[in-house]
Amino acid sequence: MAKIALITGATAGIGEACAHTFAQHGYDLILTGRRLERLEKLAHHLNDKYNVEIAVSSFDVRNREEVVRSLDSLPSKWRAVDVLVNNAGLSQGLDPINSGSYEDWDTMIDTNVKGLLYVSRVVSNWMITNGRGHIVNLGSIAGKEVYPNGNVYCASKHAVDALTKGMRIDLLQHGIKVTAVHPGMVETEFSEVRFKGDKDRAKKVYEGFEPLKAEDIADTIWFVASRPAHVNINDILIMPTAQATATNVIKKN
Ligand code: NDP
Ligand code: 8X3
Repeated sequence: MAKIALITGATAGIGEACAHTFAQHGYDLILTGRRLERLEKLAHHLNDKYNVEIAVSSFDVRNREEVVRSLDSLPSKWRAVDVLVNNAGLSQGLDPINSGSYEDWDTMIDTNVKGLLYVSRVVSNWMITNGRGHIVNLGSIAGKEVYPNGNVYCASKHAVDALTKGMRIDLLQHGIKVTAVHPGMVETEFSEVRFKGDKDRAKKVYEGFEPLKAEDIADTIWFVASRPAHVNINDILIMPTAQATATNVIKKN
C-alpha cells in the first residue's frame, strides 16, 4: 500500500512543491487549502502524471469546526497518514508594534499558530491509533530571529518552534516523529500575500540575489521524511546562500 502525506496549504508555493515531490515518490496525497479550484487542478495533474491517489479537502485552518469536520469526513482509509506537512501559513503587513493592524495580527496568529494546532490535534490522534507518523512543521528564520516590523509574524513562528519541541516530547511515547523546517527567504506568493496583492513591492523583496525556490524546501522536507525509522531530524534552518540572518542579505544591484 502506498504511503500517505497530508499537506496543508497545497494551493501555492512550498505546499504545492511538496505535493509534486511526494507524488513523484509514489505517495498518495491529501491536499488542503482554501482555493478548491487550484487543489482540484493540482490533484488532476498529479494523478495523471504519477498515477497516485489524491483526496482534496478544502477548508480554512482558522475555523476549528471546519478543520475537524473536513478531516473527519474523509473516507477512513485516509487516516493512515504517514506524513503531515503543516505548511499553511502567511504574513500580513510589516508594521511597527504601535500601529500594526488588529486584523492582521488575528489573521497571522489564527492561521500560523491556532490553525496548525487544530490540524495537528486531529491528525496526531490518527497517528497515535496507527502507532506511527511524522509531523513536519514549517517554521521560519522568523521563528529563530526577530526583525524590524516583523513582530507578530516572528512571534507566530517562534510559537511554531516551541510547539514543534512540545509535540516532539508529547508524541515521543507514540513513536511519532516531529520536525521543524525553518526557511529563510523563498520566492513564492508569500510577499504578495504579506503586501496584500502589491506585486511590485513583493517582487522587490527578491531582487538582487537568488532566493530559495519552493522546490528547495520541498527537497528538504522530502529528505527529512525519508530518513530511516530510527532517525528523526528535529530542526533544520535553510537559507539562500546570499542570506546569513533575517536581515543580512547581500544584494547586487
Ligand atoms: P504561499 O503564499 O505561496 O502559500 C501559502 C499557502 O498557505 C497557500 O497554499 C494558502 O492556501 C495556505 N493558507 C494560507 N492561509 C490559509 C488558511 N487560512 N487556511 C488554509 N490554508 C491557508 O507561501 P509559502 O509557500 O511561502 O508559505 C508556506 C509556509 O512557509 C508558511 O507557513 C510560511 O510562513 C512559511 N515560510 C515561508 C517563507 C518564504 O520566504 N516564502 C520562509 C519561511 C517560512 P489558500 O490561500 O488557498 O488557502
Ligand atoms: C518568511 C521569511 O524573512 O520574510 O518566513 O520572515 S521572512
